[in-house]
Amino acid sequence: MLIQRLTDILSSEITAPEIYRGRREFMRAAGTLALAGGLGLQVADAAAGVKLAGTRPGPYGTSEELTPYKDVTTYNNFYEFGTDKADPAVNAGSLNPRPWTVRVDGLVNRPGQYDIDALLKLASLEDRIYRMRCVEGWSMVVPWVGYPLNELIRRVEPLGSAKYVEFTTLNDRARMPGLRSPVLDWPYTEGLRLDEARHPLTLLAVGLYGETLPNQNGAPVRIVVPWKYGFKSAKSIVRIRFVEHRPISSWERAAPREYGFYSNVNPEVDHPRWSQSRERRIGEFRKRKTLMFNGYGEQVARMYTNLDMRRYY
Ligand SMILES: Nc1nc2c(c(=O)[nH]1)N[C@H]1C(S)=C(S)[C@@H](COP(=O)(O)O)O[C@H]1N2
Ligand SMILES: [Mo]
Repeated sequence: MLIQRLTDILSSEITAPEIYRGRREFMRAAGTLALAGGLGLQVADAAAGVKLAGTRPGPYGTSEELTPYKDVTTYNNFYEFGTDKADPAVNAGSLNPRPWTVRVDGLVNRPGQYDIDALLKLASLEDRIYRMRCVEGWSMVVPWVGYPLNELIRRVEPLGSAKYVEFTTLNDRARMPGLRSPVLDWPYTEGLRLDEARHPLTLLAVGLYGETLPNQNGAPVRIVVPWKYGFKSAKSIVRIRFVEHRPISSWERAAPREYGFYSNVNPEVDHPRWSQSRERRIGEFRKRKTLMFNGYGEQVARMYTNLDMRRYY
C-alpha cells in the first residue's frame, strides 16, 4: 500500500536531469528508480533520491550559482547524527524516514496527524532556490522542493490565542545515534512567531535538487527559513505545535547569549565569539559580505520594524 501511494506521488518520470546535475548523479538516481520499480519494497528504504515529479518553479528564485549537490549533502549540521560536518552523511542511514507522521496540534481548531504521503499531496510542490546562511559563517544556495508552511497552517485554523509555532524533531535513539551525546537538550526544537511561520518564504521542504530529501538534510520533511541562521530550520520534524508564549528552542536553551530566538541574518549584530559581517559560500575561497536578512529584506523587513534587532537577536 505504501509503495502504491508513494509511486502515485513520486512519479518515475525522469525529465531533463541535466538541469540540476551531471550525468553521474543522474545515473545514480535512475538506478534507485529502477530498483524501486523492480523490487517494490526497496522504495521505502531508498526513498531519498526519488524524483519529485510535477514541481513548478517557486516565486522566489535566485539566479545565483547552485552549491553542488555533493556539498549540500555531505557538509551538514544535524547533531542527531554527530557534530562533525561530515557525520550526518555517514550516519543518517539509520533514520528510516518512512513511514513518518507529523502531529499538528496546540492552539488550532483542527489538530491532526499528517502522514508524509498526505503532506506531499497537500499543496503543489515548488522548486525554490534559497540562500542558506549558517551562524558559523558559511552559506549555500540550495534548490529546495516544498511549499509554503502556511498551506498547512491555514488548514489547521490557528486560534486567535496562537502567537508562536514550535517545531520538534524526531527523538529516537535507535535511529539517531547522536542523541546519546548530551550536546543538546533533546529533542531538537525550534520556533517561529506565527507571522514568520505564515510568511510565504517559510517553506515546508520535502526535497532538494528535484528529489526527496536525503536523510542528512532532514528527511522526510523539514522547515526552511531562508532569512534566518540555519539552526532555525529544524530537520526531520514530527510535531508542529501552536502556542501562546514564545517557545525556548534547543540552541537558545544551550547558549542564550549566542543563539537568540529571532536569529535573523544580520551583518551588524555579531555572534559573541565571532563577527557575522562576512561569510564563505561553500565551494568558494573568497569571503562575501553578508546581506541583511540574508538578502530577503525586501520580503521580510516589514515584520521587524518595531523590533530592536540588537536586543532581540
Ligand atoms: N533536528 C535538527 N535540525 C537542524 C540541525 C540539527 O542539528 N538538528 N542543525 C541546524 C543547523 S545549525 C543548520 S546550519 C541546518 C543545516 O542544514 P543542511 O545540513 O541541510 O544544510 O540545519 C539545522 N537544523
Ligand atoms: Mo548552523
